[in-house]
Amino acid sequence: MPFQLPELPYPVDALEPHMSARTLEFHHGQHHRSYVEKLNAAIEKSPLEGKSLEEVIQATAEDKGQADIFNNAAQVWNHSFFWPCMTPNAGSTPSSELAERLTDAFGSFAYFKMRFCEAAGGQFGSGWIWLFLNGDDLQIASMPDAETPIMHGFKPLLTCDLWEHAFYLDYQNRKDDFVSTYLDVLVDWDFVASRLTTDG
Ligand code: MN3
Repeated sequence: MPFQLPELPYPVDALEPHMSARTLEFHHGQHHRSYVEKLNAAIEKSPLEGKSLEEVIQATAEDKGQADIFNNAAQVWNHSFFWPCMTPNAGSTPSSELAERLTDAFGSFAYFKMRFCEAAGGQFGSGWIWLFLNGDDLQIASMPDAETPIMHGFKPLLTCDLWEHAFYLDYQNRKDDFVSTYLDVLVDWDFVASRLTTDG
């Protein structure tokens, strides 16, 4: 069974005006779809066919000869994780447990947001900004291109896509505005909190 493009967990216009339907039509319907199709084409009739997405990522992460497969597989994973990080229900806030964990790790929720925005702003070129668990430690890091925390054994809690295709139609070159708006009104903090207790 080839990999499938997952449905968006909300209507394509549900995140307006912070993320437009036009952005999601291109980002989900074109970019994400293209990663899925290229991955399926690349692994067809190869030893990787039939493996899980995570297995394909692990098998190709350190192999420059398979960079094309890795890039498409990791981009499929990252985008599939990115969509449920957002909710149309603006004004979601962290659960008390998540808020406590963020305060322990970063000083306060406000400091966490500041550090996340700083790290996103420091990512030169395409990539992703992540909040993840490294063991029991909550950490923030930006990663270039398709790099994903799961290849390092880290557990993602939250991400934001920093490739220009994620924000250029709505924010042009104002990446900082995109990331701060993302944190303030788009993030589904219930999803982030649920990651503290889910496996995988
Ligand atoms: Mn993208």
